[in-house]
Amino acid sequence: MSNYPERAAQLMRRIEALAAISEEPGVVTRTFGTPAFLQGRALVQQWMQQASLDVRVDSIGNLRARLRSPRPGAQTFVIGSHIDTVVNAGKFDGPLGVLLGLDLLEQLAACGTELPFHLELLAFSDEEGVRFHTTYLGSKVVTGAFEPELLQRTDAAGITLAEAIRTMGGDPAQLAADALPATEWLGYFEAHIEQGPVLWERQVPVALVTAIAGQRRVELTFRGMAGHAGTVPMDMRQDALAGAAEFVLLAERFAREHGRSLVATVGKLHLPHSASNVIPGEVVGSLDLRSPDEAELAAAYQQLQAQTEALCQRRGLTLHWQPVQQTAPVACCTEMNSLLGQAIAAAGHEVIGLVSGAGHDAVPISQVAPATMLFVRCYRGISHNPLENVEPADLAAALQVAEQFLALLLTQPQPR
Ligand code: HGY
Ligand code: MN
Ligand code: MN
Repeated sequence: MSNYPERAAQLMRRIEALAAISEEPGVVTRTFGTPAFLQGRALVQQWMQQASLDVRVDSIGNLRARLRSPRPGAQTFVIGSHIDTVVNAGKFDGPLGVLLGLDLLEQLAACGTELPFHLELLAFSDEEGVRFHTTYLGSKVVTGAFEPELLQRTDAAGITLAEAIRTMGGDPAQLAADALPATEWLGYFEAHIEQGPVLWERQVPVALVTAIAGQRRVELTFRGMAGHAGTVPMDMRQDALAGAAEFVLLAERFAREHGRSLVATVGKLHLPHSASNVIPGEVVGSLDLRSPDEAELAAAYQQLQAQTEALCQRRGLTLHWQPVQQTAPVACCTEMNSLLGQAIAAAGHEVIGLVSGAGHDAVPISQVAPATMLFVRCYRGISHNPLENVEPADLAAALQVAEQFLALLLTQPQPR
């Protein structure tokens, strides 16, 4: 019986040590390619090397650590999550899955287990998509789904993704070569905080994930007419911010009226030129629309776009509606979920299956490999917030279930 509480304590120490590395003192922010991101990655790389894993950084900045199988023609089973964060993030979203995976490989390396398949631990470099407003850059490269046109995407400072890759020491021309060929994938496992309230409410430490919601992300630009706050009569204004504000409430009301499967969020509103005595002439905003049901998501997207265009016309505004991200809902692998369910039950926990409203690197990976995810309870389901927290006992439960899952996987007959 392995000492899970002790291993959970080390896992927590590592999560805390990584969280202390940030672009901003006092908060947790490590976005793609920044010095803080590179410093945090270097710390994880050091732990991987201390565990005698075969470690490399690929062209998009993913950290990749391997335990090789001696078996000729062995496939690769990938365990991973992301090490980039949102802004003012919690400590666990991403790093928990990477560092829990590191613990599993450390145990296998230490006892010299002969593997029937290669094990690759992946710390993805950009799942959140904060800097270039598109997600899964790291996992898209590993799955061969990276779209070259993304290289021209620019960040807020006008730096292209290609330039950012080069600055990190990567080579955009190498991205395709860094894909793990689809034939080599045996499967994928990701442990991740639930980022929702169900496990907290149900008082259960872990759950398996049945599906991951689809996403549509849009950048909207509302343009009106800047003007003098004191002289333009109210009925003669083309106020871009008032229009954007009406859009925010429209999106909220629209999603509320569609029950609990559809969610809509306006997370960003930016006034390029703002002053208290100027009628806003331009506002740039974001829309994040999600549903586990593709038909509902597509219909909501079209209806919201039409209603937003109508409100802009009524207000004398122009609207630029720029889609920036679209991912369909994905189902996790039922066979691997069955193994994971056995591991959860063997650890003495109720087996719960949840749909993830949050996106994960398992989304692109599910296009090339059977993917399974283990959700871990987090404090009141809070995430993307410094209040994000996981109890050590739940880390221990997750380690035990994940190790049991891997043990079951190791006993499965290997494809010839
Ligand atoms: O936005 C998400 O769903 C995830 O945090 N990338
Ligand atoms: Mn996140
Ligand atoms: Mn995440």
